[in-house]
Parts: sequence; structure tokens; C-alpha cells
Amino acid sequence: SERDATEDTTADNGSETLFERIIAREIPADIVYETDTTIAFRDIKPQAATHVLVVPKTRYRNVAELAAADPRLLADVIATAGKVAELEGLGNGYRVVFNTGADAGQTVFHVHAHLLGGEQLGPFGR
Ligand code: DGP
Repeated sequence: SERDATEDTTADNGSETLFERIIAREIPADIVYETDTTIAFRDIKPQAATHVLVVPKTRYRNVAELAAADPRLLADVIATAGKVAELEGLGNGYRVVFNTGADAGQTVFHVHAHLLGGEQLGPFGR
């Protein structure tokens, strides 16, 4: 299928990432919200008062591959981020970030949105 063809290019080496193991409940995580297609759990090393990772249950390497292969699933990720923002009381604002590749510091090659908020956030960049 189209999805399988995309998945074949998602990982550096084809092995599963940490996030498949969290989705499968093989590793514990502080899960704050879940849908049929997405899961949201707290980042283990928070960079803001609220820092939640929103992950599609199907793996793509990065957000561009996700957008190309399954735009509906990307919309689900953003909608879940919005729902979590509501649940977390982020009515004063929040940021959604997709680190993509080495220069951005991406370390887990299963696409994920960082939802950041709960305080005044700093500027972008270095
Ligand atoms: P990125 O740099 O965009 O690939 O973000 C990966 C994030 O994953 C990073 O902010 C730290 C987080 N992380 C790494 N290991 C774990 C873990 O075992 N549990 C949780 N909840 N988060 C983790």
C-alpha cells in the first residue's frame, strides 16, 4: 500500500523507535490524551511548564513525510494538540513545534509535535 511504501522509508534502520513502545504500553509514559489515531504524553525532559508530545500511532519519519502520505492524520495530530491545550488550560497561548532532522535536534524518528505552554515562552532560534 501507499502507507507501507512510506513506512519503509521512515526509520534510519527500520527498527522501531521508543514511541512505538510507548504506544504499545511496553514502556510507561504519562499519557494525557488518546484518540484512535494519536496519543499524547508528557515529555520526559520538559522545556516549558507544560510540554506534551503528540504522536500519530502510525510512524512516519518527520512531519513532511506525514503530510505527503496522510494529510488527514496530520490534521488529527494538530487537533489532538488543540484538545490537550484545552485540557491543560493553555487558553493564554501555546506553541506547536515539529523538530525535523539533525540541525533541529530531532532524536526520535517517529514524527511528533511538541506542545509547549503554561508560561511566557521565549523567542525561537538559538
Ligand atoms: P525530538 O528532539 O524532537 O526528537 O524530541 C524527542 C523528545 O522525546 C525529547 O524532548 C525528549 C523526549 N523523550 C525521550 N525519551 C523519552 C521517554 O522515554 N519518555 C518520554 N515521555 N519522553 C521522552
